[in-house]
Amino acid sequence: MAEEEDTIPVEEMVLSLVDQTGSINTSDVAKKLNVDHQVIVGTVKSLQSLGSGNIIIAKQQQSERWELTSEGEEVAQRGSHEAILFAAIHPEKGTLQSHLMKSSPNAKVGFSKAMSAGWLTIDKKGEDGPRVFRKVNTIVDTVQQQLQQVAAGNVTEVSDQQLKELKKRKLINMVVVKSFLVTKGSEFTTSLEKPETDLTPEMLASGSWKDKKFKPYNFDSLGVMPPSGHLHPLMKVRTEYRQIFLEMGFSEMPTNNFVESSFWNFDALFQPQQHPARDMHDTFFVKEPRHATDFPMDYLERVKTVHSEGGYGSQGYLYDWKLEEAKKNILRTHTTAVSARMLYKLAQQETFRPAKYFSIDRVFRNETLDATHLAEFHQIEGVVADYNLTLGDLIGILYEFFKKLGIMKLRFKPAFNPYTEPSMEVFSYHEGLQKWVEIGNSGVFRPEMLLPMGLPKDVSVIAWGLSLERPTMIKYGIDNIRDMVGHKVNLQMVQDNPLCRLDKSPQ
Ligand code: FB9
Repeated sequence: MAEEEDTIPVEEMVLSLVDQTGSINTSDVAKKLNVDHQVIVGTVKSLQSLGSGNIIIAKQQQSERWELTSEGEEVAQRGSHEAILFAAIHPEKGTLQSHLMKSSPNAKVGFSKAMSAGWLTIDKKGEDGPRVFRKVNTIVDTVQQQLQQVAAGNVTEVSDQQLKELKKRKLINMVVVKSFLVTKGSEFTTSLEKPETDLTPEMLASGSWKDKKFKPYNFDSLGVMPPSGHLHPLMKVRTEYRQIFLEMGFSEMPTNNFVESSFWNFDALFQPQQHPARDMHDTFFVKEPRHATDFPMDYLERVKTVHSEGGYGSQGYLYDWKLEEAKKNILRTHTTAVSARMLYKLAQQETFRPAKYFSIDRVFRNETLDATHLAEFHQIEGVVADYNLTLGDLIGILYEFFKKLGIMKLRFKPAFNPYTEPSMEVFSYHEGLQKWVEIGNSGVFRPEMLLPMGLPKDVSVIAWGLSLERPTMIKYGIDNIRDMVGHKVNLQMVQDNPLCRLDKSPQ
C-alpha cells in the first residue's frame, strides 16, 4: 500500500509548512496541495482544538481574486469563440456566412469578435449568399492565453484593460476569498499527539493510561438533539391539567368512545328530547350504526318516567319521551356523558363511597366555525360526588383548582345548564387584557339526573368544565386555532414550541 504510506496527514503537512515558513495562508496551501480550501480550513480548526488551543494561531483574512466563470473555463480549455470560428473557415474557398453561423454554439459572438480583431473579410456579392474569407493566415488566441494566466494565478501577466474586457465578456469574475493566516502558537509543535477521548479497559489493565494525554471535557458543549417525535402543545397542556387533577386526588374517567348514545349524552342528564342542543345544527348524528341498543333497561325506564311524568319531587317535562330518540347515536357533545356513565356505575355499588373523577378529551359540536372555534374541542371536566355537597363546596374546589394554575381572583355568574342547578359561569381577571374573562362553567347536578341512577338522596355531585384549547392558545400565544390544530398546522411549530409549565401556586 505504497500510496497510503506516502500520504502524510494534512495536519502534519500544515504544521510542517508553518514550521518552515513561520506563517501560511490557507488559500495558498490549498492551491499548493491541490486540495479544497475547506479541507485546509477544517484542518486548522481541528489543530486549534488540540491541547489547550495554543498550538497555532489562525487569523481570518479577506482577499479578492479573479476566478474563471464556467464559460471562461470552457474558453481556456478549447479556445475563444473567435478562434474556433476562424478555424471553421476554409483557408482558400472561404465559407458561406449562413453555414459559418451554425458551425459552433457561440459562432455569432465569435464572428463579431473575429471581425473586430481584423481576422476576416466578407464577400457579399456571391451568388449563393455572403461568403466569409480569412484576412490573415494565422491568428494568436490572446483571450485563451489570458484566461489560462488568470487560472494559473498569474494575474500580473494580464493588463487591467484585458481583465476589464474578460469581465465584460463574463469570462471571469472577482470573488472574495476568506482565508486564515496561520502562525505558531505558544505551544507550537510539529509532532501531533492526538489526545485520547476514551479511557478504555485495556488502558486501565496495562497502565498505559499513565502516558496518555486525554482531551479535556468540554462542559459547554450541547447534547446532540435525539431524533425523536414531538408532543403537540395541546398534549403538553393536557398533561399539566392531568397532573393537577391527580394531585387533588381525582381519578381519570375512561373517555375512549367518541360515539355516544343520545341517552347517555342527553336523557341521562335530564336534558329534554326537544331541547335545541339535540338537533342537527348543534349535534353530529351517526349514520352507521344509527342506533345504540344496549341500555340498563330498568334505569332507562326511570329516566323515561322522570322526563315524561316527573318524580323525586320534580314535575318533569311532561312530554311523550321516545326510546327511538334516546337510541340515536351521536358524536358526544360533552364529556359529561362519560360523567353520567361513571356516576351510574358508582350508584350500582352496594354501599356508596364518595368519588372524585376527571376527564380531558375531545367533544364535537356542529357549531359555526371561527378563529377560536372548530367543530370539536377538548373538554376538561371535574366531578365530585359526596354527602351533602353545596355550592360553597363547588366554589371552594374551583378556587383550589384554579389556584394551581396561578389564578387567584375568581368571580361567579349565575348561569343555566339543563343538567345542573344552580349553575355558574367562572370568570378570572386577565391582567394582560385588564378585564374579566370567562374561564369555565360549573354547577350542581340536578336530583332528576342523580336519583334515577340510584344514588342515595343525601349524595350530591358538583362539577365544572373548561376547554383545553383556550388555555393552550393563551399559553403559546396562538391567535388562530387553525395555527394549532388541523391540516394547516405548521409542524415546525409542534417541534419548536417549548415544554409547558403552567404557573403553579406554592403549596
Ligand atoms: O375554557 C374556557 N375558557 C378558558 C379556560 C381557561 C383559560 O385559561 C386558563 C386558566 C389558565 C382561559 C379561558 N371556556 C369554556 C370559556 C369560554 O372560552 C367559552 O367561550 C368556550 N367554552 C367552551 C364551550 O363552548 C361551546 C369553554 C368550553 C366549555 C364550556 C363549558 C364547559 C366545558 C367547556 C362545561 C361544563 C360543565 C358544567 C357543569 C357540569 C359539568 C360540566
